[in-house]
Amino acid sequence: MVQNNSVEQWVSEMVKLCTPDKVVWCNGSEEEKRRLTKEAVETGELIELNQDKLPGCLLHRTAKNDVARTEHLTFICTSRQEDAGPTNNWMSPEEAYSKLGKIFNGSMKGRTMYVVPFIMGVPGSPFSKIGIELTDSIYVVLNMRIMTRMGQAALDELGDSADFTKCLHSKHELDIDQRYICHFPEDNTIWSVGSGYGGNVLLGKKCLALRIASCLGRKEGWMAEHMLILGVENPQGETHYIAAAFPSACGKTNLAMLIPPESMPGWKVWTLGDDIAWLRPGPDGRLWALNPEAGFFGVMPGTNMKSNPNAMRTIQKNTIYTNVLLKEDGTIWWEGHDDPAPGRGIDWQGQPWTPVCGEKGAHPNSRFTAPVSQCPSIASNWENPQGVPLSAIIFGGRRAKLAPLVYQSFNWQHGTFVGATMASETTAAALGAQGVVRRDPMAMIPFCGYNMAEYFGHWLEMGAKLTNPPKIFHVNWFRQDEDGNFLWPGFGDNLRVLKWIIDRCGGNVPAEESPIGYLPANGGINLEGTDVSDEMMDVLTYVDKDAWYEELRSQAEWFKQFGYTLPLGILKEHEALAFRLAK
Ligand code: GTP
Ligand code: SPV
Ligand code: MN
Repeated sequence: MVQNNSVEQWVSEMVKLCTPDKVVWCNGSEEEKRRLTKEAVETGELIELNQDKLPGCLLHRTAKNDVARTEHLTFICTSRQEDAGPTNNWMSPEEAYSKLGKIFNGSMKGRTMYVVPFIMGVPGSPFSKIGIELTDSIYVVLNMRIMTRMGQAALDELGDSADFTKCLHSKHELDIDQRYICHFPEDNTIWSVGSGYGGNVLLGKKCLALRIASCLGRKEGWMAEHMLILGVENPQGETHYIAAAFPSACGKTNLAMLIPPESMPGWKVWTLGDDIAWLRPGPDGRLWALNPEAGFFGVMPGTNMKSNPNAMRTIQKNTIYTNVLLKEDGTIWWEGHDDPAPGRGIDWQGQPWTPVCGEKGAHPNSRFTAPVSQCPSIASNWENPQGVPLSAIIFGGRRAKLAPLVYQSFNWQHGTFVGATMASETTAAALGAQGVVRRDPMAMIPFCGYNMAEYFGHWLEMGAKLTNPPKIFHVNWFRQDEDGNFLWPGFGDNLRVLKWIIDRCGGNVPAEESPIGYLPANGGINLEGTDVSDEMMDVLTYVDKDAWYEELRSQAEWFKQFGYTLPLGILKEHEALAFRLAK
C-alpha cells in the first residue's frame, strides 16, 4: 500500500468527484496486464489479434469523432491570459475547474477508476518527473504501461513527496461537445475529459512531457521539445547525436529508425527516441538530450518494410494497434502496407470493408503503441540518465515549395529564428483541415505550455549558457514538382543529408553561403546509388528570392501577434534576413 498522504488525499478527492464503483491501484505487473487485457477483450474495448502471428497484440477502435488530437479543445489555464500567450487557447483556472468539474461529476459511476503512477524519464535520474493518471479507460492503462515506466516503480521513486503531476482523465460520453483537455501549470495538474484518443488521454505524453514540462523547463533551466533523438555512427565507429523537431506526422519516427542505403556501407543509425526530447546543458557546455518516454505511439499508414523496416520489426509483438483494418485471419492491414489490400476485412469504424468500397481501411491517423526496447536499432545508451550530447539540432517541415532540402543556420540565434519561423502543411494527426501551411515554431505550436514569445526568449537564453552548442539546421523532405511528386527519395536516403550535417559540424565540407543560411556546395551531398540528378539537386537546393521576400512578409505578419514581447534576438534576425535578401 502507498504511504503518501498527498497522493492519497488527492485520489480520494477525485474519487468523491467522479464517484467510480471501484478504485484499482495499478502496480504494472504482468498479472495485472493479463487481467486488464482479458477484461477489455470481454467487453469489446480491445480485440485480441492472431496470437500465433502477432503475439501479445491487440486492436482498439476509437469513437468516429475521436481519432486525433483536438487542438481547438486544448487549453492552457493560467491566472493571467498573457502567460498562455496568443498562440494557445486560454481559460481561467476557475472557469476550467468549474466547467470540467461539472462534466467529471459522477462521470465514473458504474465504472472503475484506475490509479496509474508513472515516470517520465529514466528511473533514478534526477531529471525524471512523476505523474499519476486517474482514468476510467483500460485502453489508457495498457497504453501508459508501454509508453511510460508505470506502476509500483513510480510510487517507489516518488516516496512521500508531493511533487507529482496530478492527471485526471475520464472518457465520460466520448462526446466532442463535452471534450476538454486542460492544463494547469500553476497547479501541476492536467484534466482531460470526453476523449479516448492518444495525445488527448495518454497524459504523460504531450500534456505532461511537453506542455507541463515546457513550463517546468523554463523555470528550472532546461527545455522540453517535440524532437526525435538519434545517433549516426560513421564507418570509423564515431557516433554523433542529433535531435530533430518536425511537426506531427512529418517524419520523426521514420528518421529515428532510418536504415542506411546500400551505397553507404559501414554507416549505422541508432534510435534513442521518436517524439519527445528533454534537453539540458551539461557541465561540458554541450546540450544533452534524453527521451522521457518508454514506448512509440507511431503513425501506421505508409509504414512498411521498405519505408521503415525497424518499425515493422518493432510492432510484431506486444503492440496495441489503434484504428487499423482487421483481416479475416485476425491480422491487420493499413494503407501503405507491404501486402496488397485484402479482399475484405473490417475497417477502422468496425464496418465490413472491400478494396472498392471507397473508404479507407485504416484511419489516416491510425497508430501503433510499442515498447522502445523492441526496436532493433535501439541505442545501447538510450536509458543513460544524463542523456547524450548533441552535435546538431534539425528543424523541418512539410513544404511542397520554398524550403530547400537542407540548410545550416549561421549561429544559435539565427537557428532559433529558423525554428521560430518554421511552417508546415497540417496533417491527420490533429482534427481539422489538412495540407494547409501554418506556422509551427519548433513543431511546438500545439504543445508549448506558455507564451510562445517567452519560449523563443528561453531558447535564446539557453543558447547563451552553452559554450559548445549544437549547430542548427533546417530540412525539407517533402518538396514537390509541378505534378505533386516528391523530388527527394526520402527515408533511408535522408542519411545523405545527415552525413552532410555531421560533416558541417566537424568543419569537414565547404558550403555555399546564401541569404537564408549555408547550402550544400556542388557535389556536397553524396548522390551515388540514387536516381537524383545534379539538375534535380539544383532544384532541391534552390533559394527563390521572390518567394523568400513573400515569406519575409508573412513572417512579419505572424510575429505581429506578439507585439513588443517578441525577443529582440528574433527581430534582429528577421531584419538581417531582409538585409541579406536585398543585397
Ligand atoms: P507524430 O507521431 O505524429 O509526431 O509523427 P512523426 O513526425 O513521427 O511522423 P512519421 O515518421 O510517423 O511520418 C509520418 C508520415 O510521413 C508517414 O506516412 C511517412 O511514411 C511519411 N514520411 C516520413 N519520412 C518521409 C520522407 O523522408 N519522405 C516522404 N515523402 N515521406 C515521409
Ligand atoms: C502527435 O500528434 O504529434 C503525436 C501523436 O505524436 S499524439 O500522441 O496523439 O499527440
Ligand atoms: Mn508527435
